[in-house]
Amino acid sequence: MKIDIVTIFPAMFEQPLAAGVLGRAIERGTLDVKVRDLRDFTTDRHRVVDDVPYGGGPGMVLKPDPIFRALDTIEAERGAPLTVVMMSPQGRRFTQAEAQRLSGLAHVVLLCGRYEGIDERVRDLVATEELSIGDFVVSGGETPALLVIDAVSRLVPGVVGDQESVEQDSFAQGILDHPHYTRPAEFAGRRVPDVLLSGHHAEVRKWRTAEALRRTQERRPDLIDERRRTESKETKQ
Ligand code: 9D3
Repeated sequence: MKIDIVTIFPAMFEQPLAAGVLGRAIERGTLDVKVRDLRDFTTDRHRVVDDVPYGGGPGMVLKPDPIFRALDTIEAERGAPLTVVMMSPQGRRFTQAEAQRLSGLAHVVLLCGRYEGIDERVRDLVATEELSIGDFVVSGGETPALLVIDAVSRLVPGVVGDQESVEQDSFAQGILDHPHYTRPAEFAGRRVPDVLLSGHHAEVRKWRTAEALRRTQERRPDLIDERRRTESKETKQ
């Protein structure tokens, strides 16, 4: 999978993309990620990427022309990208289902906004979709883009070594994880549940499922409702 990121803060991507499973996947070439510095696509001496908003008001807006030039360069190097995602607080909410969908694409471009936002002509003319990571304010699209890349990449075959853990995640999608324990069997007066020490694999599985459901009901009853909705949709088909 090819991913291009357009940003005014390319340094924000260096360490996150070098670490862990993502770093290894990029090294191996399973993922081909290129970070593009928006300032490299300016034509003026001061490499200006922003300007004042028409109509007045506080803050600055990212100018359209450097973004258009960045996309022209990406297209020339990689071929026309079919998916250009604008990271924005106005976007549709990014979910595991969205991650699944994006992981099936060969090439995705992520545009990271800063300041008050991006000129609307970018949304109109080049963005094919707009994604938000949730209902809270962060300073720009960079951390949201990293999060999208992380969630999407782990679903690309060969990125995560242990395919079983990815499949468990997607199987368990919509339900919280069960508790985990490691040695010692007693710590600070708290014992590991006996069933986990018993060696009865069927009993362990039953306990984990029951604990996962109990925790989900207690902490995220909305997920149980959502599961019921999607289950009834499946049986209707
Ligand atoms: C302080 C500016 N705000 C005035 C009403 C609007 C605003 C503009 C730009 C708020 C945040 C941002 C920067 N955020 C993003 O670009 C962003 C984001 C987010 O803030 N939350 C969740 N997902 C995303 S994706 C991109």
